[in-house]
Amino acid sequence: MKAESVLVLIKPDGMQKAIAGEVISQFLNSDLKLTGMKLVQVSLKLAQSHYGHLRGKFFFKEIVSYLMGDLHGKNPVVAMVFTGTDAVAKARRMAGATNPEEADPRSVRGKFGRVTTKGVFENLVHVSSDITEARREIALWFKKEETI
Ligand code: IDP
Ligand code: MG
Repeated sequence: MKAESVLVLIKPDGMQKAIAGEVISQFLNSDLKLTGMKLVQVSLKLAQSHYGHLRGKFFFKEIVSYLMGDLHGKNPVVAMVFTGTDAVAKARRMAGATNPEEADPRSVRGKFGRVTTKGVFENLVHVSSDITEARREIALWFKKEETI
């Protein structure tokens, strides 16, 4: 099967909890290859474009603020690209289910995530949902020369 690429973000709650190292290790410890990596202080424009397809959802404003670090000490995001066979499915499995309470306990979200009393899913990572989204997101976050 042909190799594909996926965007993985460590969101500001992951940075605030100082667990970026563990998260990166978990992803590196798979057969996927790291092909892009940088630290980003997320702007309103980038956050809104990233979540553009969720514009109609009741939690849209919240996730835009979340990605900008407004809920977590204005921390930045670590943006990464991983490449390999079935990269999207493998990376989503390592991340775990969207709701950390439902995530596999060994996944990143299962290990480190929580649902706050206000109902925010603090789930630490973003992983592209499918290959079409992955292509769109990688082009949004990375210039061509920033990935290998
Ligand atoms: P995903 O990150 O697992 O792909 P999406 O459905 O793409 O999940 O949602 C994007 C983000 O929006 C989630 O990671 C989470 O932070 C937030 N989110 C999704 N569904 C809910 C919800 O029902 N309540 C609160 N936040 C949600
Ligand atoms: Mg998604």
